[in-house]
Amino acid sequence: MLKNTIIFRITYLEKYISIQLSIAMVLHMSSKEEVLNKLAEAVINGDAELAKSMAEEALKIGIEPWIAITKGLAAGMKVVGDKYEAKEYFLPEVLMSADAMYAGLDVLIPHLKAEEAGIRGKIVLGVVEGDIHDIGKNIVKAMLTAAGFEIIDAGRDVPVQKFVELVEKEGAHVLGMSTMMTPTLLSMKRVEEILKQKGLKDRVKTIIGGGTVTEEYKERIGSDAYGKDAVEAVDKVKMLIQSILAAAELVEKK
Ligand code: B12
Repeated sequence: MLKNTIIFRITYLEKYISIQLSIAMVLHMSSKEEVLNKLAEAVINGDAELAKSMAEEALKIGIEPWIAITKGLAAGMKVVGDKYEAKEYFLPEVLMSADAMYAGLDVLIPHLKAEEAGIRGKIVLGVVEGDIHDIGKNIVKAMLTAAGFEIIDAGRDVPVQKFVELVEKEGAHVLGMSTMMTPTLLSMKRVEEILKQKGLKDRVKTIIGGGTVTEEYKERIGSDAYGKDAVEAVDKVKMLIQSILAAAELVEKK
């Protein structure tokens, strides 16, 4: 009888603990979810103070910085983009949102963990001639830096020739170009043409990205890769560097 009571109590206690644990996990999850939503909200409302404090909160409760950037800040910026296109937002609101985005990034970027092992490589990265949109490029830069790559930041509105010069001078393995505008897609095409003319395509791989860029456009202008977001940018750059290493190995074996 006593044995049965003890077994019953232990089973009951186990169930109680497991329910409490589940509740704690759900609460924790929802608070993480809440912070990500607040980060997005801060960007949407152009609230730099909130973006900064929520970025700090994200770190405090253990959200990975890259998750806070992509699922919080960048998700908010996507909404801002939609509102701008729907003519609900105009340039002043967009600029305030950009400020909020940077306030959050300033807190999170230093905490992106640099990958210990892995392949290294030098990347020239910039926004093409005629375009000043650099928020996306800066997110890509942060994620590539955290992945262990050396980034030569060419900045924004980078003249076609300047990209080519930097690739040659720095001996870059990869050239990354970004654009958010349709007319400036042509600048990417021109860079590709000059790289080909100068016989540099054997030495450097190219990756393109940004709002107006597509996989189809990459094919059309002969770039080596396209990345739809910063996470994909890292994966694709790793693949490009691996292909360079594999090609070098083949040459050595010959
Ligand atoms: C913010 C913004 C601005 C800000 C830019 C601030 C800054 N420092 O960047 C300000 C207010 C200055 C601005 C100005 C202008 N803008 Co504006 N702007 C936007 C807006 C609302 C959001 C862009 C953004 O930052 N998105 C958030 C980031 C995180 O996303 P992202 O850039 O796409 O980056 C991600 C991916 O694309 C990818 N990625 C990006 N780069 C790269 C590179 C590589 C190599 C890889 C692999 C991946 C990758 O990873 C990133 C992170 O995940 C868009 C609307 C929209 N729907 O996007 C219009 C938009 C881009 N702007 C537009 C225009 C027209 C202008 C102006 C000409 C307006 C004007 N009349 O003056 C000027 C530009 C002047 C110039 N010469 O450049 C148009 C472009 C239209 C077109 N298709 O040509 C858009 C689409 C709005 C619209 N529908 O009309 N703008």
